[in-house]
Amino acid sequence: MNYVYCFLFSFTLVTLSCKENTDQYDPPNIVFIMSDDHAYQAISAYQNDLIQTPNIDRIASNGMLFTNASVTNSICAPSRAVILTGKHSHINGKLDNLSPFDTSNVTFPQLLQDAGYQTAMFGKLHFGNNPKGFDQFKILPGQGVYYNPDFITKDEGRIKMKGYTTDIITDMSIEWLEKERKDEQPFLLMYLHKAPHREWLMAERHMEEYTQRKFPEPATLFDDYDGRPAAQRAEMSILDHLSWNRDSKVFRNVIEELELSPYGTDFGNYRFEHVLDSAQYAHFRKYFEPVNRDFKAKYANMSREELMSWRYQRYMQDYLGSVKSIDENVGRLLDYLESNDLMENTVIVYTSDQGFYLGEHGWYDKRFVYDESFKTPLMISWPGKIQAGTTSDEMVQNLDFAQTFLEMAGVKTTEAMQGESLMPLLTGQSNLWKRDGVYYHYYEYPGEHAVMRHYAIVTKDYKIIHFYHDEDYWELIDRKKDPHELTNVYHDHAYEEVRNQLHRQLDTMRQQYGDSDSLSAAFLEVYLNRRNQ
Ligand code: SGN
Ligand code: CA
Repeated sequence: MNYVYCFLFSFTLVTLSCKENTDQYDPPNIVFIMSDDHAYQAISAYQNDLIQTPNIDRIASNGMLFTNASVTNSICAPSRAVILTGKHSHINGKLDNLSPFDTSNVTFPQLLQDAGYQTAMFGKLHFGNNPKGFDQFKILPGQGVYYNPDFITKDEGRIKMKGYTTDIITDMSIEWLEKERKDEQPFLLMYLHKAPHREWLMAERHMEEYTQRKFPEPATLFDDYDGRPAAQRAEMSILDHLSWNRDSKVFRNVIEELELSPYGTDFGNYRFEHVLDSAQYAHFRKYFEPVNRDFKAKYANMSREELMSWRYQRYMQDYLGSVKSIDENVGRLLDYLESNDLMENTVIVYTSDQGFYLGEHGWYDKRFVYDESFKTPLMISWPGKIQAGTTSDEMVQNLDFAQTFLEMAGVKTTEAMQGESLMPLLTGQSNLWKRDGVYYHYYEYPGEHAVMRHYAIVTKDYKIIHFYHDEDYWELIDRKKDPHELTNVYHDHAYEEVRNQLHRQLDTMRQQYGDSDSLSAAFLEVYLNRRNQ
């Protein structure tokens, strides 16, 4: 336990008190819960007209809810690399989902392990290689699957499990707490769901209810993308780009009969009858047959708007049905911690690797710096240290996690880390928090969903965005006046001063973080060469 002493002298925080009459600091356990593509709109602590998530909300009501948490690069593996390293994508090297993570990066779990923490990871990592710094891990290969998943394990090679993946990842985590956790060490548990990632396949127990539910439509479901060429070009429309079979669960015979034009993976290798075992498949057919019957009966008379509304409801049913199991399973884990006296000195975090569009702008998926995918849910509890039921609207990022956990543990951070510890905010000393904007950079283009490369600075009032490949133009969004982000005011004279100020702020920030046009050009060249090989 090299670094785990009383670090009061290095803390800015008197609230992190040492035990009385000893100089031994008692580092907390850290339970890091992350789901994949979980939109804040689908957590009732943030918004309660789509779904109730009473268990996830327990973390918020026991601690602090962040209403302005965001990611630096809204895509899976890059976000995870930022979380683990505390460095922006252009520094840690994980720019997109396509290349493997560079394991020479130092991660916060490695530092915690070196400092005496017992560490474990269960679920989705998506790095193309195994995690370093873990005493135990069982991770899904790649994206993982919803039912009967394989896991890559530290000690047993590749194993095959039976059942619903969200339940299995929870079973594994609880079993580790029960059987492998050592009382004499603090622990880090990374409990990482695959759900609610595409293709949104809910647990059998939710099919009856969720195939029948109806949800309110977002205000921008029928966005025409006027004045926003990158949004116009993106291929993530619920109406046009979801696959009929795999995503919308329209049966293949119905697709053929109605002559629906397939998109993406519809006629690839994916077959529900192969993904599910025969009992699971029978259950799936039972509840999706009425959906298909109903669709077949009305398709011929549907307008494009009606079809969009139908596809939106189908998407929401599957997405929110998948979220329901996450909430139940988070509840199971919290119950375990409670009933085993593990709450007292345990930090619990709930977040997602990024946000997600639930019909806003007519979209599913993420990648853009527009709010629904740029923002991510974040709530943190730590009894006695973080006041219960509090909220912070400061602009925090996944970039800040590594330094936050290290400070909580009393472990030194590395020079290379680029975030800020959230401890001042968590302990009610927000006067010590000085940040007036955050940086964003997305790279995976040309690629799936056709979201152009862009970087941006986001302040509480504005976003200034540079789309630089393969079109080159700027967008300016007035966040207060235009919360749905529909109007580009970059060329509006009224915003000239704001625009100049934001450009200056962006330049300073890029310098501070070590990003530049020449770096972007070099990354693009490597990416295009790799694609052409
Ligand atoms: C898959 C999905 C995409 C999704 C990416 C990245 N397509 O490729 O819709 O954007 O994952 O998601 S699918 O047809 O294979 O489902 S991420 O969360 O891993 O970044
Ligand atoms: Ca993701």
